Amino acid sequence: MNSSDFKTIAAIATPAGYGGIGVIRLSGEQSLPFIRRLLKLSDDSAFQPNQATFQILHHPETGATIDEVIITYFKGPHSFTGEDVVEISCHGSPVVLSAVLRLLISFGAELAQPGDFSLRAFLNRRIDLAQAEAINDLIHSQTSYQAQLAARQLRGELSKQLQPVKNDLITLIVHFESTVEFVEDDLDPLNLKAHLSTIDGTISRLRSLASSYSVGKIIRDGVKLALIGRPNVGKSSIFNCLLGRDRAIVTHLPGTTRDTLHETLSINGIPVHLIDTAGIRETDDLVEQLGVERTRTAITEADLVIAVLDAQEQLSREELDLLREFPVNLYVINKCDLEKRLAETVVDSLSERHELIHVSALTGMGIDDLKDAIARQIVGGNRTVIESSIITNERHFNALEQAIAALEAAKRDLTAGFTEEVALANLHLALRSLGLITGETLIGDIINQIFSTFCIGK
Ligand SMILES: Nc1nc2c(ncn2[C@@H]2O[C@H](COP(=O)(O)OP(=O)(O)O)[C@@H](O)[C@H]2O)c(=O)[nH]1
Ligand SMILES: [Mg+2]
Repeated sequence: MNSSDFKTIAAIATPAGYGGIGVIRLSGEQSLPFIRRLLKLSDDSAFQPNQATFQILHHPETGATIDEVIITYFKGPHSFTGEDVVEISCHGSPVVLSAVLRLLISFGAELAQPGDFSLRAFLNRRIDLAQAEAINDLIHSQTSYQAQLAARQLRGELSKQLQPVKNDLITLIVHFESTVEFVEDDLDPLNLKAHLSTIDGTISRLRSLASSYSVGKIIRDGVKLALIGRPNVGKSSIFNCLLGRDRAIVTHLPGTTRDTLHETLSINGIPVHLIDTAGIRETDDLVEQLGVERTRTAITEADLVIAVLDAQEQLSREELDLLREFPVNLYVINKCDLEKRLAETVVDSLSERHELIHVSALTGMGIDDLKDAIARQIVGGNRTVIESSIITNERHFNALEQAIAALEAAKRDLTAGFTEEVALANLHLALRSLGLITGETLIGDIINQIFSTFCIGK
């Protein structure tokens, strides 16, 4: 499909509601002609590419003023979509915006569907598929870290990283294809060892990229963290401290939190879905019993469990055993501003197997250490993983896995003594799988490359 086959689309690009500015975006050949019908202009000379101009929109029939606006014109193909794009910055009134949009539609513009502008940018090869997805990720990012990763991907980082792997595969495919097609022509015999090592190299690069998904998934979706412990140890106080506001009710009465509370915060840029639970204890109170049941559910659903202990209280063996029933990742000793009565032997036995943090939810002491400890639990303290390229998208991960599996199969076939022809199918599959990530069809590329390595007249 050619870009001129597309109808001109229009949409309100800013969120619903009132605001200082509201933007309407148009893309397609008719962008300027449509907008001109709202202006008392006889030609397009007022519009220079990449420049903003002040204009007054008028109703085409009544001549009534609609709004004073700024119009920015991006001439195709040097625009986001690759087509002529016009952005009209109106005052951010839903009434004005929908009136302008309705007029544009009445002129023949089509109401853009979600993602239509990015789709055109992709179809017109202004961006690849991974970049298009990054735009969406950037817009929907909930932490600064997610935004940072998406912005990097938007700049084509993933595509750039995949390119050398693809090139190696293409070279190999070209070589194998020529070996298959022209066996009788005395081409260099297949150097099996070298080819196997090329395949190994690509597998290990793809593996390291795919392995980043375990962290990438966490950065994208976050982790569920449950705070558990006996009543009154200060779970809700810690919950509030981590959130930085008084969300949960805190009282001196045991059993105050009866239901589980959920809030999301960002720790080192990772979304942490925090769950405050009802204290775990035997109780006759029905509501509290139900709360304890919910606590047990929260624990099974949580990725991380933090058990809170009260520094001021002794911990009986039974209580210790009860805590040990749960898959605790981190122990927190709270109320460290008070005199410590918790036996050292208990503390020692817990810290033998788990990280243990001392805090005071009252004074805020140790809360930053707790956040660091949570971050360490989440990414295993591996900053280097975070700094290198990270796969956050399941589709990319699946495509990588598929490519790795195909390469492994190719390797097996070659090692087992099968012909290049057999291995080729899997090499093609691997390349196609990687092409899925960037959304390209590489068939044309491969054909060009194959012939470019032949002599003229061959
Ligand atoms: N001195 C002191 N008191 C605390 C601390 N954290 C919580 N508390 C008090 O302990 C009581 C129970 O706290 P709460 O957060 O409701 O405990 P929960 O039942 O585990 O959720 C309240 O009176 C809090 O003010 C702390 O670090 N130091
Ligand atoms: Mg509570």
